[in-house]
Amino acid sequence: MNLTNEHLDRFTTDGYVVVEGALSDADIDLVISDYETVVDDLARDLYAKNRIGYLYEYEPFETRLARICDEDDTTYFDTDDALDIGRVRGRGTFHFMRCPNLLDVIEGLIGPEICCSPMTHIRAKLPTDAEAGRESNVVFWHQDAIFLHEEADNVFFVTTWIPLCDTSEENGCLRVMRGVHRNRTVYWNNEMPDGEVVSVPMRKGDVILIHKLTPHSSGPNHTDRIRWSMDIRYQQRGTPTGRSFWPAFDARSVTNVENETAYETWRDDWVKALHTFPKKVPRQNRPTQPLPYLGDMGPAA
Ligand SMILES: O=C(O)CCC(=O)C(=O)O
Ligand SMILES: [Fe+2]
Repeated sequence: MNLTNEHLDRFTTDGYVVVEGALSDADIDLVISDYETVVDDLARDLYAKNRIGYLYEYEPFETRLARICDEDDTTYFDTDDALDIGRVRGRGTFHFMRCPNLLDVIEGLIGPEICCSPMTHIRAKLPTDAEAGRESNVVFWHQDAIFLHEEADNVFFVTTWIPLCDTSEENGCLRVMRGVHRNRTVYWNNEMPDGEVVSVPMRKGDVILIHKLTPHSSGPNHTDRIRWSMDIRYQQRGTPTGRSFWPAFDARSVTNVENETAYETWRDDWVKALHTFPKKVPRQNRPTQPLPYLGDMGPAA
């Protein structure tokens, strides 16, 4: 789906826009089948180690990992690393991140030369159990601009946040602050100005595009199902990602299709990179106070 002028206007004015029904079930199934395998492997491993009493084979994707975690608390707290895109390196997940339905949307903001940043996650927001002190992927207010190394400070990128199931306030959908990107300020201390908070329930198939200066957050999951989602960041090919220690990949190039990264290259790059840098390399001299943003605003200029 291509972005309409209405979508672009919303993005420019509000700092985010929801593109409804942009993705097909077949697109999203590329990711889900990879992660069904990951969860199945995990279940078999934990079962073999007597850490769980059942494989939960007949549980659907939206509940299986939650039932496993109910039995094994350690797994509850270890899921983020186990699911990490660079660690799993699924072929379907790679093809999802470059699927035409998604890139056609991205092209409206980035142009036709598109790089996919290594700042990419899949999140299993597990059911919260406040009594047991278990809370998963509750995300406090922040702008994505603060997570990168200095070389990318002025680069425009867009965060795409994609639910793999329907989301609502009850299961911890995304919340955004409307229009705050127009302050052109990076709130390095995570102290946000007053702004209109909008809760954004979404359906599977929808995509939300978020400006790098738009504050967003999400609350606990009060259901017994997992709120599965992905967040993927895109920028113009050739611009620094601010995470040079981990591999980006070229997702679309109309000037020369041979520029596009092959799955095997991306996979092998991650193996090598994680060998050298198993953890994120922290930024040197990270600012601690709000600073004016002097970089590229993208279409929101
Ligand atoms: O998934 C969430 O709840 C928040 C994710 C987030 O901060 C992001 O996608 O940048
Ligand atoms: Fe974020």
